[in-house]
Amino acid sequence: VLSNPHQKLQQSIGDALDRFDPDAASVSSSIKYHAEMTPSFAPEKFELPKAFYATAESVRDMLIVNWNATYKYYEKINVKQAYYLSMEFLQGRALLNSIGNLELSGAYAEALTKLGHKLEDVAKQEPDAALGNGGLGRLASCFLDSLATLNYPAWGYGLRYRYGLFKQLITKDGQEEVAESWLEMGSPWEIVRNDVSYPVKFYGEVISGPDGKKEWVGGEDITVVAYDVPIPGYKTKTTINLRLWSTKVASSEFDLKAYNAGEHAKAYEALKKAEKICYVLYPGDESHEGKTLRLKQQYTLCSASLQDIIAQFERRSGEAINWNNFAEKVAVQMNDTHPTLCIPELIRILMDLKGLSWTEAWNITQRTVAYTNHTVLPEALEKWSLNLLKELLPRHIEIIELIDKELIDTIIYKYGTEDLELLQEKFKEMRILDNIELPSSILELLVKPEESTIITLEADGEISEVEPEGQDSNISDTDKKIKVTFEPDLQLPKLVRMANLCVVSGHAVNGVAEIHSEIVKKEVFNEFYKLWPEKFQNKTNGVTPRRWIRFCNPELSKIITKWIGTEDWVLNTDKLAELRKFADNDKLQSEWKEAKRLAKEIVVSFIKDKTGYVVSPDAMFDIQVKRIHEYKRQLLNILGIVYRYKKMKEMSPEERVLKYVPRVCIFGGKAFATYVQAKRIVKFITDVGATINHDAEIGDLLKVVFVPDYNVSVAEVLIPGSELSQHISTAGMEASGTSNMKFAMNGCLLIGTLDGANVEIREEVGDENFFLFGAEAHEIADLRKERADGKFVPDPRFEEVKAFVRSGVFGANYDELMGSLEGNEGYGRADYFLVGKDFPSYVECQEQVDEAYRDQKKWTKMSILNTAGSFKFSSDRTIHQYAKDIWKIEPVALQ
Ligand code: GL9
Repeated sequence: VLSNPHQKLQQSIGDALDRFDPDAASVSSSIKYHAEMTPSFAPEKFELPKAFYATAESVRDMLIVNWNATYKYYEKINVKQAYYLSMEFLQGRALLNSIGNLELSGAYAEALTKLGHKLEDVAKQEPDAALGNGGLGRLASCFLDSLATLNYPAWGYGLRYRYGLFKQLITKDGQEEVAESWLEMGSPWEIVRNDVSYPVKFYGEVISGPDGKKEWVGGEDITVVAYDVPIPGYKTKTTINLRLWSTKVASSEFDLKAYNAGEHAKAYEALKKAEKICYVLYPGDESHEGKTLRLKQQYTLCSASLQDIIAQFERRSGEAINWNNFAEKVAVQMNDTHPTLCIPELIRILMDLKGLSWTEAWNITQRTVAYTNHTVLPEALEKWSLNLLKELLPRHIEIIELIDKELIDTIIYKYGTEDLELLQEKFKEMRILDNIELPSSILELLVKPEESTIITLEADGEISEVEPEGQDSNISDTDKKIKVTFEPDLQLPKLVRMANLCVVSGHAVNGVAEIHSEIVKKEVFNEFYKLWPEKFQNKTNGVTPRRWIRFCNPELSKIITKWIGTEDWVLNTDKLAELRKFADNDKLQSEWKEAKRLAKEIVVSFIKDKTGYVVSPDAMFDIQVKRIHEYKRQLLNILGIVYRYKKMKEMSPEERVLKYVPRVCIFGGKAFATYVQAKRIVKFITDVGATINHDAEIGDLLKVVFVPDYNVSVAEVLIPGSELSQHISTAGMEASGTSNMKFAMNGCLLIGTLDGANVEIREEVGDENFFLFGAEAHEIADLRKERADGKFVPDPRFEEVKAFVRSGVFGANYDELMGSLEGNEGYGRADYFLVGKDFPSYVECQEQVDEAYRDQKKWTKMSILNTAGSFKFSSDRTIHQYAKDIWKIEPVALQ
């Protein structure tokens, strides 16, 4: 019985979708159809590249049907929708994920076999879509998978970079970067929407109309076009959208006159300028040059997405547009500060184009946007130059000034005007505009009639007072009237602090793991927390169990399903906890070990293929894969290995095998192209590998491999085959980490510090199933001080390992690297990341790892308990929490 129009609609959509439940035969004919109709390949052959494109296109047909149905339904019922704005999406490959989610893997494997190919070979043809740098971008992609799977109305918005993250080559000189052109052959997943296109303006000026209305005119105009990537959910028809913007100019901008006059470069100028915006993914992590381009990218994402969101809101509202209802229909999440400009952009559109007042626009914006902080590294908290912003976005800077003024009013309301010193402190810490004049209305407010001094608030937080000296002093009447002034520091730049803008404007601010969210409240944004404690939340990260176990580790998945008795754990990971009761079971243990063994063998051939090194699957596979960064301390890992190697060399062969279990130490990760120290670390690791791996005396007891070009699909190979993984950042520095979750899910034991999500993983899997070492977050400040004061007494083992490296066993003496750990002249902050401090506890912890590994029954139990305890770290859990606590959206099932 259909009781309302929504249900009727659902039914008809459902009927349409039911026609798409293809068997191998219809899959095969669809692939053949596309093979013939795909214009990018010659007709006579059906080789792997063509097989991939034809296969992907046949999958895409189904995705489009589901996408359309989902879209139509959301339009119809005018549902509240979340929009996830991110400069990065690290999607990786889509083929196996899509057919897995559509439950068509079997049909596709069979169809392709009949057509002469193996599904897995076809899948390997797909280039990774690497539109992100690391954890932050991959998180965004996991979130999309969960949103679709859980039937939440939500879209992702990003940029369609022509070149994603660079391809990393490892040569004898270390890392080399090569452009990664993932679009070279075209992407079969994207659908260009030539009719979804908006203008985006840069530069120009703001003019005020007679009614006080502002208009932003002149400048440079480009056009953005939408490319939609359908995101299928697992076992649901819901298919949401990742809308990526590409930039271009109107064809009228092509300067035909110049071209005909032979000035070809000039003719293309406007075109190139626009296209350039989407050329490359910003390398992230570190500060850089090319600031204007980066800012243009950020604004392009924000402006295009906001225009689109507003158009959608207007369309769905029909005749009766009620702007006060906007936040009831739209939730915008800013993935870090990169999309901060959507705040002034939303206000600009509401005020200048829709005619709302400042108060209305500010109110709506605050109720609409929320901000996730992903890092506490000060160098990653974005600050833009006021002058650059003023030049590029003159209207937005006016709006930012208004928001800064709102904040100042709030501060004054809270703390009063009595204690100027206190106010100064608050302004210095909290203002959005750093080192920039206070509005004169505020200065006037601070004047006390009884005082006759001129008080100057200096940008550095100091306050100075000058007594006016009678009638003939140079102090003018105006100065006497305005007795409080503000003095910017002319030596320092004027900056806009984007994180402060986010915290002030957003209705929610969240960190990405419990410990991180505490640091956000107690340290990074403490002053804001005191003002608005209710805004601050924690949303511990998660990873999608579809990609990160079900599809990348089919062998282990089968065993889990068998022992739990259902495959429901893929949707409801809480069920994984049921494995706990079988952790000691011999039968499960032997199946578990067998699955691990098979995954390790795949890693063995992968390593052989990528590096030429032959490693033994009997050894323990010990892995550290993540961006190369000093705070992640790959240097601690490799120095631990060097120490182990030195000890081995000092022992007799008998002693050696008694003390150590055979290990393959695997590294992977990219260093930002201009991050010199990170690149030195890469080179050092590969040099150590070259020496140890060729040492016949050591043989299979120790191998060190650097896997080149770490990315999502490499992770999908390595993680299932891992036995120990390293998450060893200096405590307090890794906001969360997400690979730690993936490893634990795949039955890998973790060695780590009490940092980021490690803390919560350890709680869930049990202390005895986690190898913990190192200083804790609350100790770090004192330890750094001790280091800086020259009071740190290094452990002799640390001195020994550095001396060994310096002796030249690995080719060079690595003076810069070793020096950075000692704080010698010229090496900056002395061992800022506390490698020396944690080295002894790390080495001892690794000895416990060896001991545990010798007892394979115990180890396998620990492995099972890691998978069992990983249930909390599904991005489904995270997304439910965002939906409920921040976005206030509800799932909408099509059927
Ligand atoms: C990061 C944090 O450093 C990680 O600890 C966290 O897990 C992820 C996702 O929340 O975000 N923040 C950040 O800037 N990056 C992260 O990985 N860096 C990159 O993505 C390169």
